[in-house]
Amino acid sequence: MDAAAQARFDLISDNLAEFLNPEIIENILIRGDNPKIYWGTATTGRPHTGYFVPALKIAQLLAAGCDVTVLLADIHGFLDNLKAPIELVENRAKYYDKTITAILKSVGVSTEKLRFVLGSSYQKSPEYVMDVYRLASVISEHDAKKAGAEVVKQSDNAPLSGLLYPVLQVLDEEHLKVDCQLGGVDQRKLFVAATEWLPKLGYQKRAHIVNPMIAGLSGGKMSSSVQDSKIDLLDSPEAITKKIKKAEAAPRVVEENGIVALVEYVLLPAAALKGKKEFVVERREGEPLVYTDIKQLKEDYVNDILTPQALKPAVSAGLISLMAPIQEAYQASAEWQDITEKAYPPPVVQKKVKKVKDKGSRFPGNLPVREQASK
Ligand code: TYR
Repeated sequence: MDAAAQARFDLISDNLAEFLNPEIIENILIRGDNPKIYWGTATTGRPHTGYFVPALKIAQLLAAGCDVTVLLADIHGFLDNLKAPIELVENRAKYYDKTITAILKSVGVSTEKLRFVLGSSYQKSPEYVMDVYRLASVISEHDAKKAGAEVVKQSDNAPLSGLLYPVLQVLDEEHLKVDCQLGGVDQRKLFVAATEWLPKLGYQKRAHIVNPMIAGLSGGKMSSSVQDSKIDLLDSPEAITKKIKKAEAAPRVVEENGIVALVEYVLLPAAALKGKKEFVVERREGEPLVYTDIKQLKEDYVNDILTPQALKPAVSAGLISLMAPIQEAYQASAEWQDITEKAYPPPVVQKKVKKVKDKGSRFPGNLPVREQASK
């Protein structure tokens, strides 16, 4: 590889947890071509600050001259245990479109260079559906279950759609005509399955780039379904400050520390993209602490030179300024606000109805009334 190709490869591989089959990308770069890479997201719960990690990677991929596709996987949204109910999925996809565009812009990605694709726009074509049948006939139930184990919700008597989920995700690589897929470490089993399954249909195996995932604010993984574990991309500055203040961050411990992770995987890389890799922590006494790499910050944290009390306000301030353009875009768009209401309507509560003695009537007259929760 010449120096220019090497520089592109280094950008693609920067800050990854893992690179599967890098030779596929190396060969494309040696030929002087642009690798085609996609990142897919199932349109389920509301995107949170964890989405900065793929957003920052996408920024790097574009800087490395890759052709990048963002897949809004609407069908996957309901295949996974109806996480997106079918009647909401269209608005969820629109919500994701707005939010993902805004988060990418906030890290300086010019979204004109990206291709956005809606899963249902091609996953219902005869060719695609026939491939689903073909793949489903050569993959065992056991292997499909294993491939989705860390992504698809597991339960007793789970819906059949959960087994289709990995089949479709693997086929997406072929039908989106890409060389590589990007995803978090939770996708790893699916990625390995893709390299094994596609050749069974005579298709080529792809490369996979695996992002680290940031720890949640309450320990464990950052998850859309655990309120206190995450910061919503539309949380107000006050809410951000409150959540960071409340977050678990044991002094001297950097492992599984969601606050340190935000600096490592979001704030420092975002600063680097903007041209100055630097993170500043003001202190009540003494000079501010200035970090240009995470190693130094972790060392100070372990030695309690950098305390959680000093770190937290700096992280809040960093996130608030990074997320300000997202907030502004939201406030300025009546359309986006309307989509939000439709995509995530307030929960419907079952109103208690006095039990009327059943006189054997089959009329639905005494069924509980579904009522909109008062706001
Ligand atoms: N599995 C991804 C997630 O957990 C979503 C996805 C769906 C990615 C389809 C790629 C794909 O082709 O969000």
